[in-house]
Amino acid sequence: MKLYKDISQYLVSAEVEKREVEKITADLKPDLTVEEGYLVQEEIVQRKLAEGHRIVGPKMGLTSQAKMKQMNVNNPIYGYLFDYMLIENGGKLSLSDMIHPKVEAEIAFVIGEDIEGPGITVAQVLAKTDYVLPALEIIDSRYKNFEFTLPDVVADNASTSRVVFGTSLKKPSLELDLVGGVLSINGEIKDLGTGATVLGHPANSIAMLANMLAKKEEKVKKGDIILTGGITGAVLLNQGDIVSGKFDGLGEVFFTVTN
Ligand code: 0L1
Ligand code: MG
Repeated sequence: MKLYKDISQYLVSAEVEKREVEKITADLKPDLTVEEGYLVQEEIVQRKLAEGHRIVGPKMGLTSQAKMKQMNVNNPIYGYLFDYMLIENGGKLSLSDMIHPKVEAEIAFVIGEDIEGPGITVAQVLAKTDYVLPALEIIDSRYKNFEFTLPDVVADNASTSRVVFGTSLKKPSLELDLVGGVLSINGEIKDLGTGATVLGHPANSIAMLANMLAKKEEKVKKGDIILTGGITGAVLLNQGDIVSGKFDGLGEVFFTVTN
């Protein structure tokens, strides 16, 4: 529908031109629903695919009690990570490419077999996952001051912007909920958490994703690399920051923020 296309253009322009914009529900469409937010997101995905970008995998957001409480919601959301969003481990994030980026530490899953809902369980996800790896997700809401409603943030591809994946691949285990992670900037601990922060278990995040996608007759696909959600809060980035995520048994991932 033309309105959803126009809104997707509004958000993609904000991303490309690196400027913050008013949320959709402020003026453009005050009654935007979550379902319509996903229709806008789908337009963004199609636009990026048409431009030649490739999907790395879906990503889950609002997976912690803290973020759900802040947004006053009971369910997580998803968005899509594209190839142009990848930064190599130890690489640089240029602030001039961003609006107001924040970072959060996450556990990512490399999917070995298609996972088709509904009714997917943690055990099924673990059986169909090839590897898990540490990650730092950089979120960069296109909205002024990171202020939005649930439909707004869904439309904005769940604030997805960049990601740094670690280079050590580990087999998934049922104990991933007990894995601790520490997010540090310039050697100072900014936040920490465990896998259980993510919907009780990071594999549960993938199970919920598969079950949400099933409602649209879609599935989690073999080869997808999926961010399961923050095990820490999101921390604002500044020029010169050296950002590190260290995870029990999964290794370390880091990057530097340049101008
Ligand atoms: O990855 C995330 O949890 C982001 C979800 C969107 C909300 C936000 O921008 O904090
Ligand atoms: Mg995230």
